[in-house]
Amino acid sequence: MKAHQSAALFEKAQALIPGGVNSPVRAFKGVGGVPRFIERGEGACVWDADGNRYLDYVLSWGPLILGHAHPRVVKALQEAVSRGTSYGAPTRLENELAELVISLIPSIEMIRFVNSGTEATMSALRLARAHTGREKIIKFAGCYHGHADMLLVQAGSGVATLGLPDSPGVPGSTTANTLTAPYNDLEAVQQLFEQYPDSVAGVIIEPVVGNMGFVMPEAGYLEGLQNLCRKYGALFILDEVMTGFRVAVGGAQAVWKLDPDLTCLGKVIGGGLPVGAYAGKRDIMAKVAPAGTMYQAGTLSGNPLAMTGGLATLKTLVEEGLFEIAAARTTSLAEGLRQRAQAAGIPLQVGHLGTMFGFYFLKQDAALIRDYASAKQYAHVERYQQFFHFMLEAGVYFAPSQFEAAFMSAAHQTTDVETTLEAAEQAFRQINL
Ligand code: KE4
Repeated sequence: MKAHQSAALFEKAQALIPGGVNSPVRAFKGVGGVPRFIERGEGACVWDADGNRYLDYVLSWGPLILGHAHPRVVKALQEAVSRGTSYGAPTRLENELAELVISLIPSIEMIRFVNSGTEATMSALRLARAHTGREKIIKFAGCYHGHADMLLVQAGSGVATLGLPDSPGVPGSTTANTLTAPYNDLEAVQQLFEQYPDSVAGVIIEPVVGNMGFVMPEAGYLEGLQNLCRKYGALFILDEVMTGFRVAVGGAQAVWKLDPDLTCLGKVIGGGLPVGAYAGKRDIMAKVAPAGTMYQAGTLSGNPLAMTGGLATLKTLVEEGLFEIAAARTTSLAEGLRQRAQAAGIPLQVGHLGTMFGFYFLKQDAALIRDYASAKQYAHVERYQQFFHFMLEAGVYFAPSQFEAAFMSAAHQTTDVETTLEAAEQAFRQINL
């Protein structure tokens, strides 16, 4: 495929914008080559500046569960934008989206909308500290919760992709209260609580990890974490920015029947417009200004376009029963990849839940990847890179990093899954690294 236009645009972008991108993982450093500059999306596909069409399994990193430019979403946004773009005042739309999210996630009694997942998690942790009067937080190696200073400790996603040490510019003073433990290791969390029995304000986790690649929680792990939080008086905070409305309509907490104190959301609830949210129990949320004294604010928080994008997306998803269709397509694709890799003798670890999936190319004699250390030790990154480019040439766009997840939309048809699997079968045969 030609990539001349993308190459020229990337050349120009690098003189204007650090790394030529507005978010690091987009720069293809995890896979090499020229990042494709996308001109438009429709349904399951995107088209780049050279006119190449790709089946899209990035879907803006999760938000586009209906696919690109769904007619109901486009129409709702066209109507909304004709009434103006932002008022800096409350609107009925915020009430409507709040009611809809609360109706779909039983643990949530109140919600505050912000503009990104980063804002959601940093605000949730400030709230946990305000509510408990404690200062320490526990996060997990390889989990990514956005780029707030206190969370850029052993983070996943782009930090993992670029192999960055914890980011420069983050003073030790801001991470001194951030404790980390390996994912899927309950004993390690027990030990942290025994070491700091009265100091932990909250434990924040990706219930299914999408930022070190795709890693599932082991049996009993999430329930065990919730119990430890209850025992030691720390808030149990689920970062469902990625898993919300993705692994199940009610999020991972619906799958494992969890009752978190706070939940962070993003991505799908904006339908491609900038939205995040932190939400949870009424007595905790009531501490947020102006009801309470914990301060958090935002010029464009709850803006009418983002609310409209989220409402149209979630309503369409639920009313048209599209989640189940996309989940079935996800299973077909993920299991098809597993079978074809096995047939080609390529060690591949595949995981999927709902409309989210992922796969690791494994080094020889690799053990199961179940946390960040094993992901870094056993993932065969060079094979992922080779596979990525074979598939890109075949018109299939996966995440430009082994340490990310993949996403399905309701717009992907069975024929698209078959096309993807045929391309993957060819790619598996050509892998020689
Ligand atoms: P944003 O600030 O990027 O909206 O959300 C941060 C965030 C928080 N929590 C989880 C579980 C997340 O996955 C994210 C962001 N996800 C990445 C994809 N791995 C966004 C892609 C990017 O950084 O460009």
